[in-house]
Amino acid sequence: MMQIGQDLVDMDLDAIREYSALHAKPSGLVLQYGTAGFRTKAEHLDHVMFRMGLLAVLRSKQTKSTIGVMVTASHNPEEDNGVKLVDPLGEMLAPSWEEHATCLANAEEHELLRMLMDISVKAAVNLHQDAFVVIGRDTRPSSEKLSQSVIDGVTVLGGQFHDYGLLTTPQLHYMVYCRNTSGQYGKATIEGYYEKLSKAFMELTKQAFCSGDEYRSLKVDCANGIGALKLREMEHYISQGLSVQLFNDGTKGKLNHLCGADFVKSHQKPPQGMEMKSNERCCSFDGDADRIVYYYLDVDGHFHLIDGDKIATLISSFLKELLLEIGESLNIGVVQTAYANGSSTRYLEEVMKVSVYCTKTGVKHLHHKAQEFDIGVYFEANGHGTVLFSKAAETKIKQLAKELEDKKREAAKMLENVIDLFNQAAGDAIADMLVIEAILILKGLTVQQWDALYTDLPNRQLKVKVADRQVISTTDAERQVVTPPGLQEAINDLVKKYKLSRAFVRPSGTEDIVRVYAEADSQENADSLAHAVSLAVFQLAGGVGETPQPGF
Ligand code: NG1
Ligand code: ZN
Repeated sequence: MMQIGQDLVDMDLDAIREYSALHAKPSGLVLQYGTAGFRTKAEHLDHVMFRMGLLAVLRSKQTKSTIGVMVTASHNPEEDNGVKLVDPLGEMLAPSWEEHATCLANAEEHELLRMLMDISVKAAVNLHQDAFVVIGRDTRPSSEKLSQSVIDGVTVLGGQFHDYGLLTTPQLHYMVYCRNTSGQYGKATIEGYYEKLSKAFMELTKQAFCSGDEYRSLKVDCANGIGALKLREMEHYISQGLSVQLFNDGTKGKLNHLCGADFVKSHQKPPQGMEMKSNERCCSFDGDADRIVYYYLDVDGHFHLIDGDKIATLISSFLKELLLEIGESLNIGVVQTAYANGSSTRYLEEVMKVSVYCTKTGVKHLHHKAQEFDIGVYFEANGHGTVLFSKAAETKIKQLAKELEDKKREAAKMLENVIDLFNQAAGDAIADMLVIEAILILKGLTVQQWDALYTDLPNRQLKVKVADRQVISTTDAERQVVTPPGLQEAINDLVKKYKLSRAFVRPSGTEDIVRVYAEADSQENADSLAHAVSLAVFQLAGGVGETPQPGF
């Protein structure tokens, strides 16, 4: 205790106090390190950024590794912002440090030094260790200034840093991973990222039989975000295999406004600003390019959404075929959340015969579960996901790619390229896009054929405002409500009134609302069930403002 106290004294307490005052916390403001870090209106975040700079230094000292700090609020409105820390292997911050982050962000000015000391003691941080932090940010107008505040926090605690400037979230994860594996995984530069992914993509697709133009061109809605800048930079690396046409590239529209993966998924309609002809393959990224959904218009002009569930299905069936070809029985598990469409779960289990698991919302939960398999495929329905290969599976596949012959060897090499495309990041829209495009080319599948694997049950997602969303607690991977009393019974009674129906509610981890999800045999019924459940939430969980109205 004394020793740590002494170390803090060495750290120039006056400077910390002085800098902190320049990034003062509005008193009384309380924020949580949620499923995606801190997220709120940009004007409330300056002190949080400074303090996350401080925390990143402590985490870096403790792990003796490079730590990442990403400034973004992903799919949320342009006025919002957020910050999250990236752990040494490109993973999400460890849970005990999420708690430290919350404590540090909420400490009043006069408590800050004490809190830094507490965290250092609790986490046994050696304050004499060097610290290195890498920083990335999205294209929000507020991001540049906020990332400067992160840098202030890093430098005042004596940490060194590299500011990558504009990056997608998965690119920052990549940089962190590369730096902590001494470049073995790839070069920790933006060119290194493009080279690594494009090489794997070009190798994967070079065997492709179908080379018609319809397979080689893709329209991409970039949500007016960072994805546009980065895809444009990457374009020429992949142009021999795929030509991308960018929309909502940020030159006109507002970030995530009426466009982007979240808009398309939740409104179940095309983004604005995209010219779609029937049967053309289109996709949308979200604001920091870690989510992707596909879609197309059929000849009657009907919109078809291909969400994360169908992406997981396409990828896992491809992987299963390759494993069959090489004759290895590595186990594949698919991990979903309660938002997965009921049809997808049925198809995966009954037709594809793969094991499917359900976890709580938030990629960290899916990621954790996926680590239990040789090959863990995980996607949230909203299009955030990836494939994890265990170290043992990776070694085995790489060995087989050398030993096997002919077709078997080709299959093993393809798996090797898939491993290279899915970097360690918890979901990367660019990597997902390249894998999906490669599979479609290799299998000669049109977007309609992919869509026709199974038919989604009509569904609806709604939000309800309540005074305190924490009054709702859940169990069974969020599919059942525990409190407030009576709510689950009410939902059960409503669900019984419809065919092929299912509904659940949970407090959002990123917004101050309760989310309602319902599916049923028709869109009308899904809408009606979602509305009825919203009313039950409003009445039994302390709804505020206007009573939920039917219609959207
Ligand atoms: P919340 O707000 O907890 O529902 C949303 C998404 C998550 C995840 C996080 C992080 C839905 C229903 N929820 O979480 O899947 O992506 O944001 O960005 O899509
Ligand atoms: Zn995102």
